[in-house]
Amino acid sequence: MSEFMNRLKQLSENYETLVARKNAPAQNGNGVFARYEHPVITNEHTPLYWRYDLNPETNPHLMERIGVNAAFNPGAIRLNGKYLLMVRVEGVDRKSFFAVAESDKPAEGFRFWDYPVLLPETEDPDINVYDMRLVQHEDGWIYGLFCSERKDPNARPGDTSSAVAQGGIVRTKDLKTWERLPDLKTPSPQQRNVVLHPEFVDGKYAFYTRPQDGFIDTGAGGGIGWGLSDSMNPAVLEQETLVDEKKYHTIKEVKNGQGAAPIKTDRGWLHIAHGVRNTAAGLRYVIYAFMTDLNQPDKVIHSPAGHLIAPEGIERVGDVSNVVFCNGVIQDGNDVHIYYASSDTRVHAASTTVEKLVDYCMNTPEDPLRSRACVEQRHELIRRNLELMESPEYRFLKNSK
Ligand code: M1P
Repeated sequence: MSEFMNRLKQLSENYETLVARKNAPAQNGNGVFARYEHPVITNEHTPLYWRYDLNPETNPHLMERIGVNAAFNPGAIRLNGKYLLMVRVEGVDRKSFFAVAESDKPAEGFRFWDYPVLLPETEDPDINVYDMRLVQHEDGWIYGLFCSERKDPNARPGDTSSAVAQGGIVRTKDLKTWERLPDLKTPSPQQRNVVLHPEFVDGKYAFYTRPQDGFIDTGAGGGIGWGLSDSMNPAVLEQETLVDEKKYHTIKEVKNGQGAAPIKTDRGWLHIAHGVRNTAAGLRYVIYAFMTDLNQPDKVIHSPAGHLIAPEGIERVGDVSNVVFCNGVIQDGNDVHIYYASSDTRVHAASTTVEKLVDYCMNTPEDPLRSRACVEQRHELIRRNLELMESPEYRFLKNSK
């Protein structure tokens, strides 16, 4: 066998081993959710035929021709019994695009469809697209809400970084044929993390937004916003109100954003979101949860303090370190699969149930916003536990004192 074919065989075996790798939920979690042991998708899960020219005549050294740098921030949906992730794939050229990865199981065996999505453009073509939220709306369409980024037309000469982010919208029935709709119009200069509520509210389409003044800095904006539109074509929010605001000295001090579409439960809408704070090492992104009223999805009713998921182990390192970010959640009966990416590099899964998340949201104390008040909260827990530990059934815990 030629050297070319030997190398191709080896690459292909490595690829198959990676894709076929079993992935079990790790033990000894915190009881709220279980992280799966391995990432569910990495850049190496993208097919070899996306990256290599497989023709020995045009690529005798079997070199990667169009590399993939990262695979992260996936939207997620369960369709026709399959788990489908709309992955943000980033080429080595820094441009992101969308590609569907499919599996019969929630956290292993994901294979990309043959071709990435050729996303239709508007008259003002997107320079970069990312972070699609897939929302099965009650109007019968599956909507894809994503960030569309273009160079800032008002950037001063020589400024080749400033960009403008807006809420791009596409719709489909099968994730294969896409119709592009006009970008969301809002009173805010920029938008990211736009998510569609899955049901009509007062007969209108309802949006979670993230108003922001600048591309990175949310300025006076920030917080998860909310607005209603008569139509999706075009979608226009005349007014934006705040659902969950950013707050001083919390995990969402700098900014926050809605993750996937909320899950409907009999106790309210369950939301997964991300919060960002600043540190000496740069921004730190964590995932948090909250619940809103069933009849008023923009009214927060339970807001557990702190993060649900924070970066851990290898999750802490990547192109943008110290980040976990979620824009895809699948509800599977009572099971909930949270797909999150770490450090803008790879995709992980964590599993829990609707019941556990509702319990977590309703029974985790809210952030009292002061150290002294936090200690009082903890004292109360300790006092109740120490009382319990006096009883005979708890005697085995004495050793842990
Ligand atoms: O780099 C971390 C994240 O930064 C952005 O999130 P936000 O809009 O809240 O700042 C997004 O670009 C996201 O894709 C990225 O993971």
